[in-house]
Amino acid sequence: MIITKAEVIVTSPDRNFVTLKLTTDDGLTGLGDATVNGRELAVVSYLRDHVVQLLIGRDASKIEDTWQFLYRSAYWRRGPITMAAIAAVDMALWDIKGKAAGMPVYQLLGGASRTGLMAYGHASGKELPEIFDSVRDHLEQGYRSIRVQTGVPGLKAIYGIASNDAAAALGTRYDHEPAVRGALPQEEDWDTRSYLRHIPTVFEAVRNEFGPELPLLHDGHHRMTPIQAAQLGKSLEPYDLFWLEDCTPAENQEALRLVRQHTTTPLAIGEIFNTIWDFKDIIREQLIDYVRGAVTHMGGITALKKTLDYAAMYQIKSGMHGPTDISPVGMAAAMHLGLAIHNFGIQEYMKHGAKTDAVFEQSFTWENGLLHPGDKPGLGVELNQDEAGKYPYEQAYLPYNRLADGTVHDW
Ligand code: EZ4
Ligand code: CO
Repeated sequence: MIITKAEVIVTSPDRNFVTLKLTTDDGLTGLGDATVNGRELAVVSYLRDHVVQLLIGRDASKIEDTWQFLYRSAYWRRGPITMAAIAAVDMALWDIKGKAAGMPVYQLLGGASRTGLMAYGHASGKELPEIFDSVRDHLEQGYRSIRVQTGVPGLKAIYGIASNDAAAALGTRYDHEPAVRGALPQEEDWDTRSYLRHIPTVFEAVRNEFGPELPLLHDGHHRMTPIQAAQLGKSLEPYDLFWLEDCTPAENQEALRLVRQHTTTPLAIGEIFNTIWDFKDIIREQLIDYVRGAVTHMGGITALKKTLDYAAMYQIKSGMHGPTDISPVGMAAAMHLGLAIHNFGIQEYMKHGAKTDAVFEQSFTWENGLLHPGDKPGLGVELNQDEAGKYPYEQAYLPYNRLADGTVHDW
């Protein structure tokens, strides 16, 4: 199992994806996702210019050793670009090992701990009738847990709302793809006081409409100060959220102590974290309830599994990031890991578009609100390179926020 070929493939079916494809001398191939939304080509360069040549001639069976070699020999550790590149290699090696063993990756990780993965989808709307329709639509699609994002009176465009005017003008559904194609990022507006006043009224209405059973989630998307986050957690307590996500920017991990002192609303954090070190203190101090790290951004299956095993000691569960900017390869890796670990919590799942599904041939199933990665050897995803070749890279950026006085704010 010697690696003889390492290709970095960029394709933009519904959005940009970066995929690493490794081939061994005995003809096995493995895929890894290295997509970092809005900064894709930086990872392409990291892989093509600095990593690919290190892989040729290596033994593909050595997953842990390759991980440690890429992490330690770089000297400059951590960071989203480095860790996405390492993640892609790691995923591709697990894919190859599964194919060599004739087993799906979840079997190599210890076997299934459950029949399937509870997944949540993204409902949103500017106003209540639209939000209710979106929740109903998600229930019809089979989702049994739902994230709710709402417009805020006075704000034109905010994160997570499908009917965002700027995206609609470009013919894109914003909840499916917040990154907008073009030379410059879109500007959105933000006002925390309006948001904090409005949001409990929306959750009260959604609870009244859909009853007490439905698990509801909400994403604060890093926009609050610690005391504002504490206020929000407290004001949402009557509506029994499954979690409140990214309530603060969380680079300042101590901020979460303050939030925790004030609210029993469960907290989920970490979609932009990239190593176990970003989670270490907040896990040990039990400041969060769910680890949001993605396989793609946390250095692969090897590294995220260690983080989740550590979290398990504190009854903290997984809540892996799963928006459309995680490629089908990254989603498959998340599903295999989620199926195998004991402390699985929930999986974020947004459906990819038809073009993406044609580029990435997948074998996962979605039945009765549960995801399953399927039983093909490896990760269960193959790249159709003819389809991929139809969609060259297109510049795209995530939006950013400004306050009414022009100050840049967390998006
Ligand atoms: O904004 O993946 O919980 N999900 C999210 C995502 C992120 C995008 C950024 O690329 O916060 O929608
Ligand atoms: Co999020």
